[in-house]
Amino acid sequence: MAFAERVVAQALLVVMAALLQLSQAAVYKVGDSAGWTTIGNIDYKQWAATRTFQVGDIIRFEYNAQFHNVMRVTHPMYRACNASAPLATYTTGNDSIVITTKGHHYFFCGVPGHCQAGQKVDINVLRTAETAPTPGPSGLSPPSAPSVGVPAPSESNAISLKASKWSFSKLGLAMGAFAVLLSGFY
Ligand SMILES: [Cu+2]
Repeated sequence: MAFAERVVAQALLVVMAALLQLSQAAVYKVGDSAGWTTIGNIDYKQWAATRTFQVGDIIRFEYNAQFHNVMRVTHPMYRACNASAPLATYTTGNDSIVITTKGHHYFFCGVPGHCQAGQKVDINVLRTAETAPTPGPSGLSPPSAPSVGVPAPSESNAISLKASKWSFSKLGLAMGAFAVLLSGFY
């Protein structure tokens, strides 16, 4: 019984985490696997254009801090690649910046020449965008204490799900796994 309860609790946690992420915030790694760099002529404009940013989202810049940095700047500074008076400067090589307001958020690398080479990105949170609606809890009735003697679902399911890095696309997977787990008890 303790084992079964643990599995259910894990599944619940997994679903809750997915729902929480869906309704609250997403993490966007700038440049995806390429990160924040001048190598490969990453089109950060295109990268940003294919995403819908919302207030609360986290923008992560990953880069080699020996060669790059991140500066938040005004629009004129952004357009001119003017690094003389940034609003904020980040230099850890793994900077997570929470977007707290709507509108444009301009970033570039302050190392001479890098902004001009295209290492700049405009994170635009549309002013008309509303936060994503939280999906209804239909089909997710809270499980009561499972009865003894019911075959327990395999633990590997729960563990592999728990270890996964969550994204929107995996929400469905979580729901499915949860349904499978529940069906084992009822
Ligand atoms: Cu740079």
